[in-house]
Amino acid sequence: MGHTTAHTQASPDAQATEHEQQRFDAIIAADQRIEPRDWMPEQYRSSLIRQISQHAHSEIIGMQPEANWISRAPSLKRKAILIAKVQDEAGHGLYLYSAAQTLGITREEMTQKLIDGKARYSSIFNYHTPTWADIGAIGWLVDGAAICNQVPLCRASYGPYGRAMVRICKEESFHQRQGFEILYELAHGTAEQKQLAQDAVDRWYWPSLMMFGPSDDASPNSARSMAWKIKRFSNDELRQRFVGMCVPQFEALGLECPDKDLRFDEATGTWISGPLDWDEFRAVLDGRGPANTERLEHRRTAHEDGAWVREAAAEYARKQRRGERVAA
Ligand code: BYC
Repeated sequence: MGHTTAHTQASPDAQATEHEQQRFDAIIAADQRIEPRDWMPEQYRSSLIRQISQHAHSEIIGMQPEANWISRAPSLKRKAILIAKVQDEAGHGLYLYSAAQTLGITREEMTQKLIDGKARYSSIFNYHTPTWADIGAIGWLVDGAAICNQVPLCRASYGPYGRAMVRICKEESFHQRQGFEILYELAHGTAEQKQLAQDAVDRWYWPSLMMFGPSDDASPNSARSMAWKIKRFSNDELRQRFVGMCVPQFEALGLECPDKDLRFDEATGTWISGPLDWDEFRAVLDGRGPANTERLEHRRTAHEDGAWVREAAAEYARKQRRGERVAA
């Protein structure tokens, strides 16, 4: 009998894990937060590392299209604002890398994956910024889409991610306003300036809708991430919400929405988009977007050029530690 019991009862380790799993499930069900020292399922941990590191990479790569205009911004004021915005993006990358580090991955591992071309970052940053109006379009549409996607992430079940998002979203609101204001000025300037604004919006509108990810039926990670309360809404729900937000803003700007099939659905009270070009989305994700190669090249070069700074910082930290030991 005793022999049989030994075989049917769960081992102490398995029992402990089951207990931890129940505790984890209860925290998620109660809408409370998982913190770094809490037990968590391995897939929850790896999915968070995946999403947060991709998000961090997007912020860092996302500095490039706008940095392209810092030296050519049309006035001192515009230059100062743009520098502040690009610096904010670097800060967002740092908060997010730090949040990912609490899950047991190092910053070096994440960076190596990025520069080896093995990590994803947002598709949106693989497009060019040929005119000043593109900076307005990025602020208005790209940061606008980011806010729409990221406000619900402030309630993500993983504490360090949610808290980083609160700070990031505050800064994104300023970014979105500055973009809107650039476009507003252009759209209310000369006919040539208005055309510049319209062309930029035509370039960025569809890619900004693709930031929300594939449609729900082609989104392998959504269901699990929503069950874990990392994501609160589906990709299509957020995309549709964003389209609805853009409609009155297009009117205020006096610009045309490039979606000629956009229609208002009386039954649901929502705006419904025309079809997105998912072939273009897949091509960008596969590394064949207009600027994929140059974005990674630039990141790689910046990483190599910055090696001496990392070495100097590490040496300084080593000296500080030695100094502390001597003092003690
Ligand atoms: N681009 O199952 P799905 C910013 C990938 S930066 C590239 O729906 P999930 C700013 C996806 O990762 C803002 N890849 O995934 C910065 C997955 O690949 P893996 C960036 C995409 O995670 C500077 C696969 O496709 N925002 O605002 O449930 C200047 C299947 O997708 C994209 C964030 O990162 C894409 N657009 O949902 C200015 C937000 N879409 O990992 C502005 C945080 C999907 O299976 N992230 N993929 O190989 C998220 O909210 C979610 O990760 C996503 C995707 C909605 C993006």
